[in-house]
Amino acid sequence: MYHPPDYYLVDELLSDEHKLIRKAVRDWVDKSVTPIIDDYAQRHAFPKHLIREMGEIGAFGPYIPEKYGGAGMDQVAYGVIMTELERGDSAIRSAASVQTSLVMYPIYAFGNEEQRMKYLPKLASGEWVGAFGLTEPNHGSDPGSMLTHFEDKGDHYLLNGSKMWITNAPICDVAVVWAKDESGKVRGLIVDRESEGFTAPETMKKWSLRASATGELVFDNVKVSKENLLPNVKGLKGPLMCLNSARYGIAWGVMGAAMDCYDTALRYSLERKQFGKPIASFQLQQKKLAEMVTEITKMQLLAWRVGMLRNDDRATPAQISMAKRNNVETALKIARESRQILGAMGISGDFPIMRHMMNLESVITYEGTHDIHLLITGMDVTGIAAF
Ligand code: TGC
Ligand code: FAD
Repeated sequence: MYHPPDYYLVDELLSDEHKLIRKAVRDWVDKSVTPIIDDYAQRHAFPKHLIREMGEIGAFGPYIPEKYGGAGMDQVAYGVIMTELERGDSAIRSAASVQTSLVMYPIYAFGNEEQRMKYLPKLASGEWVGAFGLTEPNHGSDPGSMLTHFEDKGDHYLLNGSKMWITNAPICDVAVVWAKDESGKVRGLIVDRESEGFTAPETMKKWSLRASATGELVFDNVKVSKENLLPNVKGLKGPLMCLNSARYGIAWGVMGAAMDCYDTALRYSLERKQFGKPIASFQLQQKKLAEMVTEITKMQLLAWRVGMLRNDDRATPAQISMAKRNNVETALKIARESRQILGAMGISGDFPIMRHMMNLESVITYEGTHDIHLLITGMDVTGIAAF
């Protein structure tokens, strides 16, 4: 039975509503994700049947207003949901991050009322799956140099280019795609899956996020209706504002993976005996566990504080970068230490640790690499961009 640590009684900082949604998502993960996820990860397959269930439990667009199918909850509620989903698997949290922060958020924040009403309720319910295309084969950390572009053809736009490493691409019904217009300005387009010339081949052979559907978005003279341009944002700040929301969610999400690893390792260390004693009685193992619970406590406080700042619309992108960077690195270290506590059992799919560890190798790279987030903090404190 999963028993996440709460060493500093951080639960007391949560409202009854936060605890209710947490319980609902935790119960769902226990019932629908934990029993099947290792099998899907081993087979390199995404459990697509979970999408509608995720819509039902409110995992998509929790902070989007109810009028558009969201739940109108606050940023801490979004964070709590991400923690519970990532305890199940980073692939499940990724699907929810993309749908909420990278597809619903830009349509809500930069779209017009017709676009909001057309897309948001179907994305909230899970009837439609969304993808977010920013990264290109030759432009990852530097999306401002993207080549994907569109031309104005009078009654429609013509989109050409390609995006790579896109979560949900192979299963998406719709993609929010960032591309340059004829003046070189980055704009957002909503591209329907059915559009002629649009393909989304799956990327296989991943050793990480094996239960997530990752792929390319390829646009070969795709006609995009003029109604599908997001009217209310121009420039790279559009996609970067979406990333603020997703990076924030990741800062909370990875705590779920870290807590699952810690909880598994603690229980195992109390049960596993060597030299006639539980391995938990050895100082070397206690050091690992004590340091893990200390780091988890720091992660919780960082995530909670940045959540409160976001509730007041005061969190800066650099504060979000710090939380994403710190919490992902910490979760990865905790996964590695936990794996060692389990010895050989640590590499087995009978336990979740190795899966979390491998997943976190993607999480430390996507949504801005570990290095890029360090450079964002460096720029914030010195005023000098070192990109
Ligand atoms: P720069 O010149 O600094 O900025 C361009 C414009 O954007 C503004 N800006 C931001 N606005 C809002 N939020 C932010 N975080 C912002 N950062 C910058 C900036 O003020 C400027 O505005 P304006 O009005 O002056 O035009 O841009 P740069 O080209 O120098 O790049 C800056 C850098 C390196 C920090 C940025 O490009 C970056 O963050 N690169 C990392 C790329 C990245 O994170 N990609 C993620 C792709 S999506 C993904 O990974 C999804 S995984 C999903 C999952 O499965 O969970
Ligand atoms: P690069 O930018 O080529 O970086 C390679 C190395 O160079 C890194 O270590 C980096 O830190 C370092 N580096 C780069 N620039 C600098 C610099 N100026 N100074 C110092 N070091 C530097 N993208 C999307 O748009 N949508 C998605 O849904 C999405 N999902 C993803 C899912 C998965 C599983 C993965 C792995 C990636 C996903 N991505 C997605 C892409 C992800 O955002 C990029 O991989 C990431 O931004 C890094 O880009 P890159 O891989 O091209 O690495």
